[in-house]
Amino acid sequence: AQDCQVANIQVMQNFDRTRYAGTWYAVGKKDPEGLFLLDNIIAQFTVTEDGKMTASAKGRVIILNNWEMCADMMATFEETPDPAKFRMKYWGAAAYLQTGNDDHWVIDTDYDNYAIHYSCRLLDTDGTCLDSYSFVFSRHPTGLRPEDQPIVTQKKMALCLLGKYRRVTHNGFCENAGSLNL
Ligand code: DAO
Repeated sequence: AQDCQVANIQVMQNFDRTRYAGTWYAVGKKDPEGLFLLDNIIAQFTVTEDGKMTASAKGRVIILNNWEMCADMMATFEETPDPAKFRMKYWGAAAYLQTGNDDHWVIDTDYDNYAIHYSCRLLDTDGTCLDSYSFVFSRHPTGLRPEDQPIVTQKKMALCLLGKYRRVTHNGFCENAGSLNL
């Protein structure tokens, strides 16, 4: 779907949340308006005993006029008729962090190396997206394997977001320093 219609975006076929579970490092991100998570973004997906998908995520944020911190976020996923399309309810461990309810679509993944996520927050009247964000995830903190890069580029194109991503750095900001992570 290169007509940029959100309704025509192809998502992962037969999405398997169990294989998707575990740690994913964001290595690329297309930001929404009023971006929140800056870098050092690590998401941990879990399938609970009743089969529901949940996630926790950390990332560096800047809140309240230049206060830099590590955000501790939680999310639950509501299913839809398409197994790769979820509604994600999210909130922060601290009350002053962002809360929201976004689409959460898994566009493509091989489960072991890469995943591409997409969320359209605001649909334009012509069916294209006015405000979206998207994560490129890797199982490896060092980034994508060279052989996965062409697939990811092709998916960025299919999302009409080629050239709109930035690299997400990982320097351990949210990993140690336990008491400094609010
Ligand atoms: O960073 O600007 C942004 C948008 C992302 C908001 C959602 C953050 C919390 C949810 C994490 C779940 C796993 C992706």
